[in-house]
Amino acid sequence: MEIILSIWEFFQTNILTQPAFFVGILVFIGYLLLKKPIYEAYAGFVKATVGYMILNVGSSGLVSTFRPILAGLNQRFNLSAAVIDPYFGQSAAMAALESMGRTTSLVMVGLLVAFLLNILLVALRKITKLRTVFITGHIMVQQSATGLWMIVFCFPALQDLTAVILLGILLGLYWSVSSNLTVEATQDLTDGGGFAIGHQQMFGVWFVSKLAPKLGKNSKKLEDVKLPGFLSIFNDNVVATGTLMIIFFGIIIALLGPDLMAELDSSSTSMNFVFYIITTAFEFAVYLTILQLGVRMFVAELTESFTGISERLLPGSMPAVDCAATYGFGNPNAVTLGFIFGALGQFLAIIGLIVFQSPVLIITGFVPVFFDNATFAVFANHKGGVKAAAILTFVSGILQVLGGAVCASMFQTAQYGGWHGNFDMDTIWLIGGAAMKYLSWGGYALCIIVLLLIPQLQYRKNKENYFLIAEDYEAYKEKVGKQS
Ligand code: ASC
Repeated sequence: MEIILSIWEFFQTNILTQPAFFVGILVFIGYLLLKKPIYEAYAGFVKATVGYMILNVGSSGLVSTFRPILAGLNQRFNLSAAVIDPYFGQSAAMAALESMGRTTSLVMVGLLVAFLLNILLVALRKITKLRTVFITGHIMVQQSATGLWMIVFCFPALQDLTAVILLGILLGLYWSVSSNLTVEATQDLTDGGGFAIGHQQMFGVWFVSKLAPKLGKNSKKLEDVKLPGFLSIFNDNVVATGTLMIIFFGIIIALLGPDLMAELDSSSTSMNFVFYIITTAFEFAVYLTILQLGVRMFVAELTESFTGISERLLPGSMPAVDCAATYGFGNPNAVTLGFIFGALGQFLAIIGLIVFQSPVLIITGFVPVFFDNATFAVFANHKGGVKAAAILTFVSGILQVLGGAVCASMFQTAQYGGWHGNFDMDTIWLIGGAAMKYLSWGGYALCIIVLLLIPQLQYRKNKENYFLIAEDYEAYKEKVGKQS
C-alpha cells in the first residue's frame, strides 16, 4: 500500500499536475506507439514539454502583470468584494474546506477518481459516446477543490470517503462530457488539429459555436476587415494589441494613480509614469506573442503523436487541452477583441451591481475575462465574424460577473476571497450547484443524468460522422464533401 501511495504521490506532483510533463510524456508514448525511433520520440518529448513551458511563460506573464492591476480597482474604490478568478476560487474553496475541518488532500484523491473515470468512459465510448480525455492538470486541481467544497457544502453530513467518490463521479463526468462537446467546433477551427478543449469554458465554446453563425449573418470576419489608410497598421496583431492596451490599461492605471500603483508594483516608481503605462501595455503584446509560439510548438507534436495513443491504447480518443491552444489558429486579433469586449461586459455588470446595491460585489479577475473571452472570440470570429465575436464576448462578460456574484454568495465563498469566475463555473456549475443545494440528492442525480444524456443527444444528431470527425478528420472532410 505504501509503495502505491508513494508512486501516486510522485505521479501527482511531477506529472499529473504539471501539464508540460504530462503532455510531453503523452507525446513520447504516442511516438513510440507509432513505432518511431526512440530518438525521435525523445525529440518530440522535448519540443512538446518546452512548448508547453513557453506557453506557461506567456500565460503566467499575463496573469502576474495584469491581475494585480485589475485587483487594484478593488482597493482604489474601497470595495470589499469577491474576486472572480480561478486562483482566488481555489484558495477560497480550500479555506472553506478547512473551516469545516476537512483535509485538503482529499482534493487530489477526488481528482484521481475523476481522471480514472474519464479514461474508463472513453474506453467505453461505444456506449458512452465520449471521445475526450481531460489532461489540463492545473485546471483539474482548481475544479476539484471547488467541486469538493460544493459537495461538502450541499451534503455536510457526508464522510470524507463518500464525499470524494461523489465528487469524482460528478467531476469525471463533467470533464468527459464538457470537453467532448468541443470536438466538432475545435476540429473545424484547427482544420483537424486533433485536440479538444479541456479547460473552464467548454459549455461556453459550444454555445458560442452554435450562436455565432446565427448572429454573424452578412458579417465580416476579422481577417476580411480591411482598415482604411493609416488604420491598416492595426491589421498587425502586435500593433493592434499594443495600442489597444495603452488605451485600456492607460485608463485603468491612470485611475489607480502613481501612489497606489507603487504599492501594487514597485517597478512603477523606477520610471516616468507615462513610460510605465506604455511598457506595461506593451508587455501584453509580448506575453501574447510568447504564448502563441509555445502553443504552436506543443500542439504540432501532440497532434501528430496522439494518433499513436488513439490507435493503440484508447481508440478514437482525443486529448482535451488548455483553451490557449486555440490562439495559434484563429485570427490573432480575435484574442484582443474578445478580451476588450468581455472586459466591457464585466465592467458594465459590476456598475450594475453597485447601482442596484447588490449584497455581493465582484471584482474582475484577469484569468476569466481574458482567457475565456479570447477563446470565445476566436471561435465566434471563425464561425460568424466580428459582430458575433463582439456581442458574444460582451454577453459572456456580463454573465461571468452576475453568475460569479450568485455563486460567491450561494456557496458562501465570498467571505474567503472569491469564486472561480470562468464561464462554465458561473453558469453550468451554478445550475448544478443550485440543484444540489435545493433538491439535495435529487439534484445530484439530476446532474448525473443530464451529463450522461448530453453525449447521447450529440451522437443522435450526427451518427454517421460522430466518431470519424475525431478519428480521421481528412476522411471526414472528404466524406462530407462528397455528400454535399
Ligand atoms: C485558467 C488558469 C490559468 C489559465 C491558463 C490559460 O483558467 O487557471 O492559469 O487559465 O490555463 O492558458
